[in-house]
Amino acid sequence: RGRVGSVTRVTESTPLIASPEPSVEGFVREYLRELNFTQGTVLERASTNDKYLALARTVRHYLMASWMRTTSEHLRTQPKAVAYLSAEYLLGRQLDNALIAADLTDIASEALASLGIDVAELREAEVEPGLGNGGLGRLAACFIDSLATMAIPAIGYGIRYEYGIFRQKFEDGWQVEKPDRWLDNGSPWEFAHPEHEVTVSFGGHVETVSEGEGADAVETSRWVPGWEVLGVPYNYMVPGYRNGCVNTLRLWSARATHAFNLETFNYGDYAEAVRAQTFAENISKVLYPEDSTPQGKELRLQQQYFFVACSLRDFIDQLLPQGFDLHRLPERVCFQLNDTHPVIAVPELMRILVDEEGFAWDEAWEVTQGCFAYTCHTLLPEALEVWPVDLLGRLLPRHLEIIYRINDEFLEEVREASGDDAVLVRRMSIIAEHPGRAVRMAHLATVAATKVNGVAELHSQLLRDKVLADFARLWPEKFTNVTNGVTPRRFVRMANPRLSELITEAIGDGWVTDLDRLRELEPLADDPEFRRRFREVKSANKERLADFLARRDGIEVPVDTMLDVMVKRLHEYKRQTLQILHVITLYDGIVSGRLALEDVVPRTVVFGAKAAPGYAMAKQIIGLINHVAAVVNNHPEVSRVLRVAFPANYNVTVAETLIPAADLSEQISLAGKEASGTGNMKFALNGALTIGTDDGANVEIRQLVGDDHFFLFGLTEPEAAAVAEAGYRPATYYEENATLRRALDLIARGEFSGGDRQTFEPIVSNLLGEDRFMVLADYQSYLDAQQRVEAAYRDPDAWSRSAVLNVARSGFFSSDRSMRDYLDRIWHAEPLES
Ligand code: CR1
Repeated sequence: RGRVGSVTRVTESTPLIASPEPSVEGFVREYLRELNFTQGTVLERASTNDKYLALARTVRHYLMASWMRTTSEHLRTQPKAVAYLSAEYLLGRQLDNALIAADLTDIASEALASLGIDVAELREAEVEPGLGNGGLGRLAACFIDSLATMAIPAIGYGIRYEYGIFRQKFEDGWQVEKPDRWLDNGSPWEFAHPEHEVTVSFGGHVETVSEGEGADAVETSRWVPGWEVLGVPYNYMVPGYRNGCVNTLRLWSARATHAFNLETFNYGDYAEAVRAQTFAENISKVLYPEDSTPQGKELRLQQQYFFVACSLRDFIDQLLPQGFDLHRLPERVCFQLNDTHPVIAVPELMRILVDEEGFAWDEAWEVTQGCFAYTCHTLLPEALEVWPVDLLGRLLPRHLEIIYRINDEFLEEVREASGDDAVLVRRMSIIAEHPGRAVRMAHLATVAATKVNGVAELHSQLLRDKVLADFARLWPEKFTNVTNGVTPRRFVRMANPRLSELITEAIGDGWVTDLDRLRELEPLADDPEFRRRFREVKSANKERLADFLARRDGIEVPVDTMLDVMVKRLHEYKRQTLQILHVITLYDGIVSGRLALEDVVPRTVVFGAKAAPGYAMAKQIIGLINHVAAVVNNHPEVSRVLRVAFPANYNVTVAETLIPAADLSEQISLAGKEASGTGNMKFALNGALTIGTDDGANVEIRQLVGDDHFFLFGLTEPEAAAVAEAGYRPATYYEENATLRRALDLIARGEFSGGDRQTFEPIVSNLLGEDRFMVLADYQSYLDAQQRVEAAYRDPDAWSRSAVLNVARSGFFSSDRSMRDYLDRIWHAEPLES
C-alpha cells in the first residue's frame, strides 16, 4: 500500500534543534523575531492580534524541542501507546496553559513589559477552540493533558471543526446561536501536514469476488466506493507540565480529492467542481451542538467515519514501523472509544485487516477485540446512538456487512450461553428491529471492547445493573469503572493563581502533579490565619469575576454576597428549573412579606448554559431564567439581597474565572441521570461547597469531603426508580405544597412575562403533567438544603473551614488519577523514560 510521506526511521542520532534557554533577554529577542519575520510587522504598527500571534509562536519555540524529542522517542522505541478517539476536544485557551507548562509565565510578562506590552491584554485576544459541547469534550482535553504530564505515549485523534460550539447570544432573554469563527484570525497552535493526507472512501457497493479455483475457491468481499475525501492532519502540541514531554493532538480536516476536482474542472464545469469541493469540506465544517442526545444525521455519521478512518490509517502507516505485523497490534495500541461516536472504527479495523491485509475473519476479530476499549458517558436511553441500517448501508456498505457478521457470531454465543433465549437475543442484538432496523452503537462497542467503563462509581454500577445488564451478566470481567477527573494544571494552577500560591506556600508545589498532596492542607482548616487568607483569596477572585463580567457582559455582580453557581449544559435532567424555582420562592417570600430582608443571606445566583439549538424546552428554560433575572434584579427590595446573573456564551474561559470565585456549587440532577459531572470536581477543588443530589461523582465527592461539608438533598437513585415505577404524579406535590404552588402560579400568571400567560406555559404544564426528572418531588428537600446552606454561610469561619476541607480532600479528582486507573485497568501502557 502507498505510504505518502511515510516517516524515516528515527535513530538515536536524529539531529534535533534545541529550544532557546529561558531568559528575559532571550525571550525579547525571540519575540521580536516572530513579530518582524513571521508576523511581518513592526512593534509600532502591530495590532493586538499580531502581538498575540507573535507571543504564541514565541512560546512554541520553548516547547518545540521537547515536542520533537517526544515524537522521535515514540517512533524509535515503539512503546505501547494510547490512541484516544474522540469526536470532541473542548480545549479552552492555549496561551496560558503553554506558558505554565513551559514555566515561562514570569519571563514572558517581564519580557513583554519591557516592550510596553501587557500580556494580560494579549491573553484576551485568543479565541478559545470550542471543539466540544460540554463534559465529554472537556474530559478529553483534561485526559490528554494528564497523559502528557505523566509522559505516557499517547495521541489524541479528533476533528478540526471549522466552526466549534456556537456562540450564544441573548435577544430579549432568548437564546440565539451565532457561528463560532474561531479560525478567523488564524490559530498559532496548529501545524498542518497536507503531505500526510489520508484518503477516506464512502458509498458505492460491495462486490463478491472468487479467488482460487474449484474446491479451493474462496469468496471474498470487496468494497467499491462511490466517492472519496481527503483528511488533512493538523497537529497540536499537548505539553506536559514541566516534564519535557509534549504529546500530539491530531485533528483531521476534510478536503476534496484532487482528482475529483480536476476531472470535473476539465469538463469545463467550474461551478460543479467548487460544489464538489464544498460538499467534501462540509464534513469537518461544524460541530454538532448536541449534548447527551445524539443527532442522527447523515453528515454526523460521515464525520464519525471520516475521523476514525483517518486515525486508524495514520496510526498504522505513520506511527508503526514499516512492515509491522498487525497480528501484534494489541501490543502496540489501545484505541479508547470516547462514547459511541468513534465506534465505527471497529468495523473499519476489521475491514482493513480482512479486506486489505488478508487476515482470516477470526484472526482479525481477535486483534480487533484486543485493540479497543469503550467508555460510556450516559444513562439516558435516548442518548445511546443508533444508526438506521439503510443510512449506514448507503454510506458504508462494507461496514454494514461486517457489522452483520459480528452480530451473527455474537448472537450465536448468546444463544449458546442462554439456551436459546429468543427474548434475550433480541434485546442484546447489535441490530434493533423496532421502530426501524438500526445499528445500536453501544452494543457494537460493548461486544468489541476488551473493557467497558462508566465514568463514576454509581454510573458504572447502573451500567452493569441496568443499561448494559445483559452484557455484564455474559462478560462480568469486561466491566470496570474509572471515575472522571479534571486537570489541576488548568483548573487550579492556571485558573486560580491566588489559591495556588496559598497552597504552595503551605505545602510546596508538588501538588500540581500529585494532587493527593492537598491532604496536607487538612490541619490548616483549623488554623484561623490560614482560613482568613483563604477568604481573602475567595474575595479577590470575586472581584476578578465582577470585573470580568462588567467588562464582558455589562453585568453587575456584588462581591460581598454568597456566590451560588450553576454552570453546565442546559438539560432537563440537570434541573436548572429547580434552582430557578428556588430563586422564585425567595422572590415570592420577600415580595409577599413572608420573608424579611434581614433573614435572607444575600446571594448572587449565576447561571451559565447553552441549549442545543433544536431543544425547545431547554431554550424555554433559558428564557425563563433571563426573565426571572430581569424582574428580580430590578426589584428595589429583592435586589438588595438577591441577584441573578446569566452571562451569555458560557465556555471554558468563563469557567476559569467563575469557578474560583464560587461559594456554592449546584449539582442538582435527578439521581441516576448524571453519569458523572466534572464541573462538580472543579468547584470542590477551588473551595466551593456543593449542594447536590446523590448522583454521578457527587456521591464520591461527598464520601471524600464528608457529610458535614456537603449539602445533600433529594431522592436517591433507587427511590427515584421506585417513584417512577409506582407512577409519579407531580401535581400531587403542587396540590400539597403551598410554597411550591405559589412559585409555579407566579410563572403561570405571567409575573415574569409582562402578564402574558402563554410565554412559559409549556414549562408549567410540563412540570405539572409529566415532570420526567422529578423537579417537584425534590423541591421541598432542595429548599430545606438551601436553608442549611444559609445557616452555614452565616458563620464565615465554619464555612471557610468546610471550604478548605473540600480542597484538601478532593485530590482524588485529578485526571492524573483517572489516567492511572485507565492504565491499570484498561490500557496497560507505561510512561516513556525521560
Ligand atoms: C455526562 O453527561 C459526564 C461527561 C464526561 C457526559 C457527564 O455526566 O461528566 O459526559 N456525557 O464523562 C455526554 O456528554 C454525550 O454524553
